Amino acid sequence: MSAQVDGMDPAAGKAEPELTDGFHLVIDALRLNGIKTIYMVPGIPITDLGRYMQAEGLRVLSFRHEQNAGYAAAIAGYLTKRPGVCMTVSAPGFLNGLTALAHATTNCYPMILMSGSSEREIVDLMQGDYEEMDQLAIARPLAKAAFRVLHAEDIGIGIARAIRAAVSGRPGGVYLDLPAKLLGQAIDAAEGERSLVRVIDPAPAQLPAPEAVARALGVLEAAKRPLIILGKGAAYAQADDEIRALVEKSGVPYLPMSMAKGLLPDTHPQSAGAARSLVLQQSDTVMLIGARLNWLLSHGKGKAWGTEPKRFIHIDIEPREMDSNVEIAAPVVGDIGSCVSALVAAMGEDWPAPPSDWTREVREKVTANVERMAPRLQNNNVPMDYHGALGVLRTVINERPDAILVNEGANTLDFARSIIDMHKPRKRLDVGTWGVMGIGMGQAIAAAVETGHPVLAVEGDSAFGFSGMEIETICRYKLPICVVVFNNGGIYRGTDTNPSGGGDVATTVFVAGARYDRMIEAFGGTGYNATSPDELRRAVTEAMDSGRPALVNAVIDPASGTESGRIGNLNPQSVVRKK
Ligand code: OXT
Ligand code: ADP
Ligand code: MG
Repeated sequence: MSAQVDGMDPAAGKAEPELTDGFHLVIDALRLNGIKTIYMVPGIPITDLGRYMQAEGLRVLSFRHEQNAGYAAAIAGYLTKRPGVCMTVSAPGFLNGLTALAHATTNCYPMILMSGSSEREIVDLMQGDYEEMDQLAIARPLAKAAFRVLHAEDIGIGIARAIRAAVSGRPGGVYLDLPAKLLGQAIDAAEGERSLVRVIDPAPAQLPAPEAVARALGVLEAAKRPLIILGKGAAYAQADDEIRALVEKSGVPYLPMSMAKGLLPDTHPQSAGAARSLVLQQSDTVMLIGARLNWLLSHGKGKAWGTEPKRFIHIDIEPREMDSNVEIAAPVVGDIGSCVSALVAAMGEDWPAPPSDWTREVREKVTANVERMAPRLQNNNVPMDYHGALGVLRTVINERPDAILVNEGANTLDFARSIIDMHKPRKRLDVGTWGVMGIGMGQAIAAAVETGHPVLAVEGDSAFGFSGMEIETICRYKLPICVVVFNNGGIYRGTDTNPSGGGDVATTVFVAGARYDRMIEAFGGTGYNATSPDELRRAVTEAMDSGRPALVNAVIDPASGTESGRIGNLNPQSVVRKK
């Protein structure tokens, strides 16, 4: 769109050229490339950019803190395979968004952090500009790519580069620096239009080499105790039918990483989710699909992986991921859709089933673990424990398989992961590779906005605190989000005491008896206080069915958690003093 309608200059008596400017070129470039939603916090120098975006029909969601807008953009990228865009002001707003940019890069989510910045001439001479900061230099090590645009005629190419960098190959976070002066720069409208770039095929298919496919199948066929591990890269790829075909045709037990839960339903007969330790230890061959052998998989070695040597088949778009932790016997480099299709095609019609003593052993372990857990989920204890409360939420999700579950905390995260079954792909969004607290409200907002489905956000009380102010945002946009705060009065537990025996409360302890439900009432949402599983069931059912913003304060026994949930082993131990 042009910024100025042409008019007559009475003095010169001739028509002025139609002009456009940086503001409108940014908007036109985003729209040309199908970007429809912006997650942001307004302020100098991007306040008007937000207004013009709204005027031009983009959906512009204004947050209370850039970090939450950034987490929203990052997960929007994960859910849609298009870059989620977060827009911030200069220095402090940019820095607030940076954690989310790094998180996107770490988790392989396509995202663009687009920040206004101060004037280059002054910043580079360090003359103390308003919010002076060399943002490009700071963003670069945390992003997959980082660009700055200085001239209006380069906006089209700058945005095209940012989009392609975010989604092609291994997706990641991209930084785009937009100095204030750029936005006001005027150029001829026709020239501006010509400068825009439509990104054709932004994430091109990357086909695996036929010999890599043959090698992988050779390794799989020779396995006595094979295992498939599905990671969130497999969920991101949106190759759901192909992955299901591979799993079912191979007959191999599979283990979903947390955000891959639901890629095949957790109730699938080949799911080994409830026999995790057994399959990691006892398998002899492991096919990784869109999952890295990082800390979440104990780096592919050590006690968790048993004593027998393993052979790994690894499917990933990033060649450098191969051999990152252990030797990969069969690397298959390419996009997951292409790789998995090629494997399925090459398996032919008569692929042999894995040895039945192995699949039976896995199945028996799954059944035993599920049966052992079942009665605990039925308990109606007051105060609630994690099993009683999560047993209720498990039913809520079973009855609403399209709902999206957002989940963070320590115990609240770890128990929910194993208790709440997921039935469809990309329905479970959580803390990701870094185990970061604070993703909750941003992810919930983006999930509701991008998918239109209801969202259940299951939050530890500490976790919720990192983004809790965004419940105002949820109410403002009237989003179908039900937040359940698992209120055990602290980080991990609410029962710790100050080791000095006096003074302040312990570092992990919060105000006892806090009423988080009252917070949402301040903004017109519905608050519930639930002290028993029955009350929790009634509250969450009503909230989910209403489609309106709600927050349930779920009162959990302060003593029922454990330090760091299931990863307490990662806490270093002092040699000087035992707790
Ligand atoms: O096979 P075995 O026998 O081993 O059993 C396994 C499964 O087979 C079985 N299972 C089942 N059984 C029956 N039925 C079913 N359906 C079933 N499914 C599974 O159950 C067990 C366990 O299965 P799982 O979970 O798959 O296996 P496991 O061994 O746990 O898996 C290992 C991991 C590593 C893959 C897994 O544990 C994992 O994914 N962990 C992620 C952990 C994580 O990321 N945690 C978050 C970070 S913790 C900490 O750092 C926190 N902080 C610090 C902080 C952070 N993080 N960020 C920032 C910005 N600042 C500070 C803070 C502040 S947590 C935290 C707040 C905590 O307090 P809250 O109040 O929020 O929360 P509460 O703790 O609730 O109070
Ligand atoms: P999880 O935490 O679930 O184990 P990770 O984030 O560790 O998953 O791994 C995701 C992997 O998926 C990354 O190595 C990334 O390169 C890969 N990946 C992401 N998208 C694709 C894709 N479309 N095709 C192939 N690999 C992909
Ligand atoms: Mg807690």
